[in-house]
Amino acid sequence: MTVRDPMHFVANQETPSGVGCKSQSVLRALTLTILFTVLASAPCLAEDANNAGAGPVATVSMDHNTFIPGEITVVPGTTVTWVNKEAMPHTVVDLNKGFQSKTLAKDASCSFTFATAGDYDYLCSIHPNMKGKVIVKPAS
Ligand SMILES: [Cu+2]
Repeated sequence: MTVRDPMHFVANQETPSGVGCKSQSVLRALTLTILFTVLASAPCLAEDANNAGAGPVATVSMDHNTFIPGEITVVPGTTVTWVNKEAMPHTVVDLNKGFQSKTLAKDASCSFTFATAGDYDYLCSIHPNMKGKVIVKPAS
């Protein structure tokens, strides 16, 4: 069996006592990261700090290492909230650096309000094959 992504292996460990020294330290670091994330409950870091939109909202789930839906079209002013539905940690990182989340543990979320029309490609920095896209365009 091949472990394609070591992060999966570590994140799925239910019994830390069974792992070796190296894995244990990785697990400890991961646990600290998750704890910090939960305590911080961070919104997406954005160039525009005013993210408390009163406009339309949309939600993207993270589950099975996939953004669902992978592509979403919204009108300008929409606040998109990403919610991690699984134990695997994920992030949301705009390829053009417009927004970036911290590591999101299970049930953690982050939001970003899209004021400007355009295509926003993003990925999970932990799993770079995990990609998504927000298309922002005015209703016709
Ligand atoms: Cu991920």
